[in-house]
Amino acid sequence: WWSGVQMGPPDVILGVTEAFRRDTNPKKINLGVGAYRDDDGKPYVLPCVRKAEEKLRAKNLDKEYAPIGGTAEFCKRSIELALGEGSEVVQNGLNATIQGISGTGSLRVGAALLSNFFPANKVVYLPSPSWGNHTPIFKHAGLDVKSYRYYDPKTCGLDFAGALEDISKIPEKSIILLHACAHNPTGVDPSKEQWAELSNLIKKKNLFPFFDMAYQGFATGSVDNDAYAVRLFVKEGHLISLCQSYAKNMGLYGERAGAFSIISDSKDEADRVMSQIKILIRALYSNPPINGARIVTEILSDPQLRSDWLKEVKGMADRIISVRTTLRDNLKKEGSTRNWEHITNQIGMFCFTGMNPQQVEKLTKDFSIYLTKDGRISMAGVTSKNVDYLAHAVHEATK
Ligand code: PLP
Ligand code: TYF
Repeated sequence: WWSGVQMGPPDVILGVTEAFRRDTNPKKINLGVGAYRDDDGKPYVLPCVRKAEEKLRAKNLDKEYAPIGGTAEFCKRSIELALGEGSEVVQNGLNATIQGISGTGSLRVGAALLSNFFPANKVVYLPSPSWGNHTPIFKHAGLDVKSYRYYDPKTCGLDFAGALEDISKIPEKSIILLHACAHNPTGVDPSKEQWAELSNLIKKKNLFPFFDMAYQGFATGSVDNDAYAVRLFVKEGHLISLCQSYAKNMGLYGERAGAFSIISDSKDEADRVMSQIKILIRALYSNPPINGARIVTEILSDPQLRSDWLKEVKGMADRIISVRTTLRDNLKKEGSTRNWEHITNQIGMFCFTGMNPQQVEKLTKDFSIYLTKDGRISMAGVTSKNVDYLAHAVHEATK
């Protein structure tokens, strides 16, 4: 049956890890995939997650199916985390929120909703560049994908004028994808003033804002700060949709806990949309996994665990911020005369270094440092122990 099937390419990000595993150099560093590591380069399970697991174990819960859209408490806690405690949207029942299978599954449910029910242009405009999985997710659901300018290679920063120009040319009633914070892969976010301008333009053009928030808390260390753009758009009256992931901010990668929401201007409409989302989920995977969602609910609903979590997520963000400074300082010490300011200007899990594919290749071949061809490094893989070696290698590859 399958003789006509051709070999497909490996995932460009996860493929980097495969190559890293094959390397026997003891100095090797994996800066490919965006997964947090502690200062010893080890995966990190948050202490609040361990405590939540102990509490759950003591409850001896059953393994029955979750509701199609996940539990009501998980959904309420999630949308409140995004919009803020006491959000009027939530109080008035204007959101339709479901538990998705982490961020990716939430995006895919959102894409299915758009593909089946979005009443106008079924075209999603992504920032250029965007997370590599966005295009396949939307295409898989049957949507068209186009882009708007976002990153400026000359400054390693935001091409704000280019973004405004491109967005002003998007046909009315199209879908625009926005990274809520800690843009992947560039680490470049708009300022608060720029978000306000984007909100005005997107409203004027009657575009549908589709937010992907995979890093709430991870960018600045504050979950409220990182939700700034989402809350601004809601305050300005946009009826947004939102994907959330707990992979990064709670370190629950393999647990697959996340959420998808739409916000409506009437409870009746939100309820009708919810009923259709559930029908789509039935056909996609029936109902979501329970374990990660239980851990999230436990952490968000227990005041002590929640306060522990906020400190722990800030701890991760602060370690990344501090290692950015060290990397930049060390490049200077190595004698690099290039401008590396963007290492500390960019935020979140990633740094878009500006290295070209030849430089990346040199880094991998000569120094066993693994990263994607676009020059993105996962700052989470940089530690106080490997940062000297990394700075030396980057200088050697770019001088
Ligand atoms: N969206 C963005 C921008 C991401 O970087 C990621 C990856 O972490 C995701 C969504 C979804 O990841 P996950 O499915 O692991 O929650
Ligand atoms: O960009 C990253 O590294 C993370 C993790 O297919 C990831 O978002 C990467 C690739 C992928 C799934 C998750």
